[in-house]
Amino acid sequence: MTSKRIGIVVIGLLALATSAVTVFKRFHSATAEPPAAAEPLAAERETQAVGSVVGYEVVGEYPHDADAYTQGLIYLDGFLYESTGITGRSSLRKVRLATGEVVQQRAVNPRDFGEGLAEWRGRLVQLTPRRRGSAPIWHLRTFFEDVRRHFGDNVGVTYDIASLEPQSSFMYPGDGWGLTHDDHRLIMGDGSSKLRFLDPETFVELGRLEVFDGGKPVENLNELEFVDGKIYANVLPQDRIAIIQPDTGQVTSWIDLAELKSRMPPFPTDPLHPVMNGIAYDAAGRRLFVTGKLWPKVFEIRVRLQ
Ligand SMILES: [Ca+2]
Repeated sequence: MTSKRIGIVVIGLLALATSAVTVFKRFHSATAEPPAAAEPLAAERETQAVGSVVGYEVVGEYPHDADAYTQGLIYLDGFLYESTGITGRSSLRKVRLATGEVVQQRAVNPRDFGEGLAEWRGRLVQLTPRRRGSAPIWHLRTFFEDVRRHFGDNVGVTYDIASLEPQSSFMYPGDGWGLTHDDHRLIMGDGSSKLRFLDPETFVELGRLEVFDGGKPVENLNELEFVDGKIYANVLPQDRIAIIQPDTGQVTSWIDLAELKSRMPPFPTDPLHPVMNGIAYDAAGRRLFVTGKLWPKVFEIRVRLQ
């Protein structure tokens, strides 16, 4: 065997060892008991209560960049702040609501995938997991970082909200999808039925909440928004928003928004698959905005809660 082949075998064995360690760590993390205080009570889960479907009306339509693969959306002072995904074209952007004009934009690390977005005391917090490692094995540092990020901890970035300048980064175990906050915690999803509560300053996990309806877990929780004491969640790939009681995880209501598609041109056949994802709340004006990945419109809706 040539020395070059021996080198490749050694590198391959190192890669396998790294993968095994990270898989073990992730398995161990996934099977570890979450903090007991955040678990919903079993008695409540056994009620089998089913969230009712509530009505809504469309009260406004605004333009939206149909190339924006929306993964995070919030509203502040006349602007939407948006996190868009897809490895190599992810971004953080400030968008004028009325016109859809992108007034500021910052590219995400081209190896990362823009996901959930929240604002906390003048900073934007964006989840930027790595979904697809493509570094060749001879680019050792990047290759091993891809492996570690794919199987282990992921990264988020904080930005100054005025300049969109990155300020710091933070780590979290596993994947990161939606992000929002209540009065004192960040609330983060990872595509499962579980939401995590994080300290917004240290990003330390404070607890978890399982979301369920009819006694069954609701999986694929996606973009999030905290609205008047409830957690609103897109559920991939549905056209419905779950309204979640934050202390129990029970889905109290569903908003079925399938009709919104009839208000837009037919979607092109696209492997990226346009789908509803994006909820933003103007708390001062009590306005609720929704959009989707690659949707050409943002809709303002008024929900008729019972
Ligand atoms: Ca949101």
